[in-house]
Amino acid sequence: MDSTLTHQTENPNIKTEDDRTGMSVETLKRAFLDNLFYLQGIDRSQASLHDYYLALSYTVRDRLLHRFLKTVETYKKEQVKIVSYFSAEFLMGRHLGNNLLNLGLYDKMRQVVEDLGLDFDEIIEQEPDPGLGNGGLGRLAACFLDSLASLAMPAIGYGIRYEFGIFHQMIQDGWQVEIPDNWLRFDNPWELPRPDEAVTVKLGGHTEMSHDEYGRPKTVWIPARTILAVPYDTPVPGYQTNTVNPLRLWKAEASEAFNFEAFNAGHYDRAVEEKMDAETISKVLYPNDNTPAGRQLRLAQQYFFVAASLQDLIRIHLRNHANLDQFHEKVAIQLNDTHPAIAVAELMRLLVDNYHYNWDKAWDITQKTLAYTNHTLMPEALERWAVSLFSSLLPRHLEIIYEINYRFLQDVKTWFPQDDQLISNLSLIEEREEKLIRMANLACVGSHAINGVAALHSELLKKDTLKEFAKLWPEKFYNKTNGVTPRRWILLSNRELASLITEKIGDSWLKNLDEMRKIEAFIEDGDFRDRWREIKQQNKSNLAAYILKNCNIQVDPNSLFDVQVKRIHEYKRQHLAVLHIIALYNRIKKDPNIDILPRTFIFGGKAAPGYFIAKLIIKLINAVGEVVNKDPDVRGRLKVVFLPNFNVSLGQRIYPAADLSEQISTAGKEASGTGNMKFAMNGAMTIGTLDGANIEIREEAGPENFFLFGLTAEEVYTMKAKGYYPKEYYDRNEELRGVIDRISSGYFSYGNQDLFKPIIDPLLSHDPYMLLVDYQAYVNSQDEVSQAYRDQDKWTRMSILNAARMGKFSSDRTIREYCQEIWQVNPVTIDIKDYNPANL
Ligand code: B1H
Repeated sequence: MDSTLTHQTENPNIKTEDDRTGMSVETLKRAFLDNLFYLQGIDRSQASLHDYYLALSYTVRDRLLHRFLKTVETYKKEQVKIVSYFSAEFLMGRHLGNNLLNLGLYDKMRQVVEDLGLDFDEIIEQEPDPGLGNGGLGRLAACFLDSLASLAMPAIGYGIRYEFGIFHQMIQDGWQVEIPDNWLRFDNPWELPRPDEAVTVKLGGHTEMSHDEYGRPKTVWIPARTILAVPYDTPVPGYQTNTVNPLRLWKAEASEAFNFEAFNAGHYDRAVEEKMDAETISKVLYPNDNTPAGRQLRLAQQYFFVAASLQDLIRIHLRNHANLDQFHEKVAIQLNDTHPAIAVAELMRLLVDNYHYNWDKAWDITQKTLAYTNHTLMPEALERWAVSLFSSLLPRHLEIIYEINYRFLQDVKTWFPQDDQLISNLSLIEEREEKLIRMANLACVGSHAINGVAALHSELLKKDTLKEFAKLWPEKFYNKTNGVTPRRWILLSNRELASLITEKIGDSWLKNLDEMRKIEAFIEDGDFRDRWREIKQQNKSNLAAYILKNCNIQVDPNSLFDVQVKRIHEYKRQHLAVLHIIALYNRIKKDPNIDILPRTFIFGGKAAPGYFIAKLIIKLINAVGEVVNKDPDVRGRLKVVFLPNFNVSLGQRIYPAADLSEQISTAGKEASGTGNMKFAMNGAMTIGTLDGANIEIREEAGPENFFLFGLTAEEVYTMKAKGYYPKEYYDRNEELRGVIDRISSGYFSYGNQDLFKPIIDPLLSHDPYMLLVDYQAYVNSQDEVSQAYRDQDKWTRMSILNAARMGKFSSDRTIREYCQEIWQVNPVTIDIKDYNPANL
């Protein structure tokens, strides 16, 4: 053999150990190019941006892995109590930039990439936005994971590895069009498959009475099929800590045994069919924000990930413990809404049927382990499953739920004899022609803690939606006002603003957002205010460029950027904002020389594909934009933009560029909102109702730094009780009439007077979201906004104060409260000093 060849294969430039963990620019560069060559199998002359993205991601992942394995190892060794966050949605956003920040590598890596003559931002953009969630609820779960790791809390997120996330939204002829989100088509460098830790999940079939080895009666579940659940772990690093917690998402696969049986019997086609059936379970995220899907597959998804996660937790526990007596002392499970509420019945089934606990002991462990977060007050949004559906998919769980219900209602009857109404409201079963299982009630009885997500919401839960439970167990109820991570939502999205803040007050605000208050001390510093304003201006110019490129609309970065981005829903009242736009337009049409503040109205958000009115609202926004944007009388003073496909990445561009944040839901309908927090942190002013977390944002910012309007939740309630006649508002208010008539006339729909009827008719007849009542107050408040914006210096001061006072809305604060009051978990230090991957 040619000795020069063997010699040539040894590359003296590769130092394996250091190349995987080293943090210097020199090493990072070497590792990046090495990964490009050896993992992508390509060299620089051929590499695409996507190849660079993957090589860069693997370079970052290498630096996460020893921290990740050491974190998991430490939890195991020290046998600490761990939080398990059960959520059907995790809306993580792109990983690369965030992971670089959290590892402290962001600036170095930018240098590495730029030294090589590449565009760093372009590489970051290559990553598909992992859209495994609908909106606020899924994004909250992601912010919580960031805070848990940043606070060094032992935690694991459990959910579903959907093959298709939330659909990609396109706008065609003003209408929403949905495109499947095939986000896993190319390699996903952020997940580690763990096929050896797969578990099986049973479905369907029936139950039979049998006897255990001592002759005692017991129930056995004979399932119709079993599915394999394969875990994929995504490491979630904390900001400037060594903690890297797992996000464990389950993929559904056909279990070998079934495949094999069919195959051997000569039914190759059936084997393939079964495989497809199994894989369907984790195929696609249901795109229904705030509305339950009510489909068999959705229930199967919920049970699938709950059953797999509980098995996983029990397996981990039994590695160090002889039994499950102390399970609740080592595991705290948080149910993110009712989507994982089947955990109540499943944990009981495991304890009673598989681990032979008596009912009372099993119930004690279950209640002490579980806690439930409610995210919505709207009765139609509460999940209820038909008993018939349950019995065909989860026959054993149905029996267990009946047993829980029987025992629970027995207790209630002794505490409150003869209160039949109370009993029927508390029951886990809604007695109708078609009996329904109330998942919120199941979650309440099975949990030791129940919380809402903002102060008002938690109060209304006790007064209204869950009042019977609050009467029984007032001590179980908590409020945990939502928060968002300042790392992604300020540091990563608004680099310049973050630098300015750090220059003035140091960087500890990133770990303790209350310290942002310190920038108030600079408010009299004219130079500081100028820089603050210039940064906002630059962010607006960047967004304007994006709008031009993606919507082909020229907008003026000096105009007021008035932004409403969130899911499209009638209760969020995007159409109320449209009424205001048309009012301004009508003022211009009446007097083209009117002095009006130039504004750019920016909308973004997805409508559930089956939600017709929401889709029509998108069409209305685009139709109004089409007319207003090109009307010569308007002279560019008003522009209306609908940005397609609002997602986490687009949010990162939008929040820093907003002047005005629209938070205009009907009071009592938005449980919290979290976009409201992201806007304010980035120095936008809020125009909003007294709803959800708006109330607390206003409290913190000061009422003089918040544009308030509209009925209170209480007033909405009494007005509805009294009898509300929206038509009277239309008749009495000339400007409002002009607005509505403009739409009805077909002015925005090429003469078609029917197109927007499904929006307008309900407004005039019953107006369930009270747009017409709040209309005038909203327009007046908007006029105040325009006045205030004309005084740029005053506006800048208000902007600074808003950002400075948002400390409360860091998800670090929220998570600390959950840890102390609900989960009883403590931080754990991860020491990687002597960690050598080769020794483990
Ligand atoms: C929220 C949901 C939700 N509340 C059902 N409820 C879903 C319900 O697919 N489904 O079946 C999906 C989502 N999402 C939101 O949670 C609230 O509307 C916001 O006000 C709140 O800020 C957010 C986080 O707590």
